Amino acid sequence: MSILLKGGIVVSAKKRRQVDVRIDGEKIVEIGTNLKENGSNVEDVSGCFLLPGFIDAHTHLELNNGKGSMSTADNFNTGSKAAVAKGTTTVIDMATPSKGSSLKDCLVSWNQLAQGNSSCDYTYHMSIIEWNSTIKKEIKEIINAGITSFKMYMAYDNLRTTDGEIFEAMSEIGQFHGMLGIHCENGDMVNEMIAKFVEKGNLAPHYHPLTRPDSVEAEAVERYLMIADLAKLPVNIVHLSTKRSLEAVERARIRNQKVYVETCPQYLVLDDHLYDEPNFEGAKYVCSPPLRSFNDQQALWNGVINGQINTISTDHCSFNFEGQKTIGKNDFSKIPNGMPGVETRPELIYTYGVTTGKISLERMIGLLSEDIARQFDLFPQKGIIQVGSDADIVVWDPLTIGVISATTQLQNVDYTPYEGMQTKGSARAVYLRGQKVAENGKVIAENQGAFIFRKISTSH
Ligand code: DUC
Ligand code: ZN
Ligand code: ZN
Ligand code: ZN
Repeated sequence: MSILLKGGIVVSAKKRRQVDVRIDGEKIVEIGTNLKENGSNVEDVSGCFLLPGFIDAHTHLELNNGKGSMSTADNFNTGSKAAVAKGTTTVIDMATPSKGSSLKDCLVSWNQLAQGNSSCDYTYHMSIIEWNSTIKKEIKEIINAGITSFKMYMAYDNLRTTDGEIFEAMSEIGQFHGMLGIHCENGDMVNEMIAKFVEKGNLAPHYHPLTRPDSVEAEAVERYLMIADLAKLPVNIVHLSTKRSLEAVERARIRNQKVYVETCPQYLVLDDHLYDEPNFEGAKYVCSPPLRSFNDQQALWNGVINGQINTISTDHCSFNFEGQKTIGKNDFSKIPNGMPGVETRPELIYTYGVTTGKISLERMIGLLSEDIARQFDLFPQKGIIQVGSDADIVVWDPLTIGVISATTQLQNVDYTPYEGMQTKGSARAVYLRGQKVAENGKVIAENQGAFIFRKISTSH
């Protein structure tokens, strides 16, 4: 039976229109004014916006942090439920192999984690944590398996590769028009500074951001830009967090480099004074890059407003405060890095971006959905409400108010970095490929997510 969403305002990255939307099966089949019932189930969505399902292009739903037994508090099951309940219908998760394992094996294990266990649609960025002839050969196979984007690291000793290896990977990925995202921090500098603070007995969470200052990020961004210029590959900077990094990006754009920039809600609405919270609670905010100064936050908002920043995803990577973050009680460098956020991104950006007048709702759709879909070969299947696209639709009620709290969240973690923050607007209903899977913040149909096979588009 088809569904007719009647009376809403359909919003894209470019415009808004008061039109009705008919869904049949998994797809949007008709859009127009005053559509006739024609046997469809009518849903009155007047007073609401109809938004394309949000896409989170940066999650670590299941991550072993490489320091032994520590796994993320969320997994695909809990993380995807939290996502879809609040309007995120697709995640691009970071598939991260262990040392010595092939990319294909990693793909198999990520499929095992996600299949039948995800409440939103999913695909992955394939992480390349070491470089050799086997992995080089696998790039093409991974792209042929529907994974068109990759991730590499300049920091974290268990994940990072050398500049030469990054250059070689770029050349390989570039041949096939794949996309490579890089975690930009100078790993050697981070190690030096951690050693320096630890040696002096400076062991509180307060010192975490001091080991990863803005120059540590900006230097890596600059280096990535230069290497990519040599390799003639578009640049994709994940979780950019500082003014200085953004300035480096602007210089590259002036010399005609193609650069995509992602930032995250935590860098827009939180700042580094939180590391001084009493009772070790600063550990809740330990992530990399760290939270930044108010000045950086302003620069990022400007970048979001003027288009220097292309997308906002979360870097969701949740560890419990009790028993996980507290492992670093006597040494901040042992605190597992990461924060939850896959659940809260739409409400945060709507509240602190749209309702404050900083950005339009259309811009928010670009940042959270359409431009992500275009960048990562998901468009037009995802990222837009148009005939032929997947019926991933968020019925957004702009008038609700709420308060973010660990006591009510769906994320399977014992805190939220946004505790007590007020929100306006929320997803009244969420459709995933035509099926209503969430209502009023609760999942009503679990594990309906599917793997989305991506094909390289040469338009980016
Ligand atoms: N940063 C984090 O804080 N956690 C996961 C990975 C990353 O880059
Ligand atoms: Zn990262
Ligand atoms: Zn401090
Ligand atoms: Zn990440």
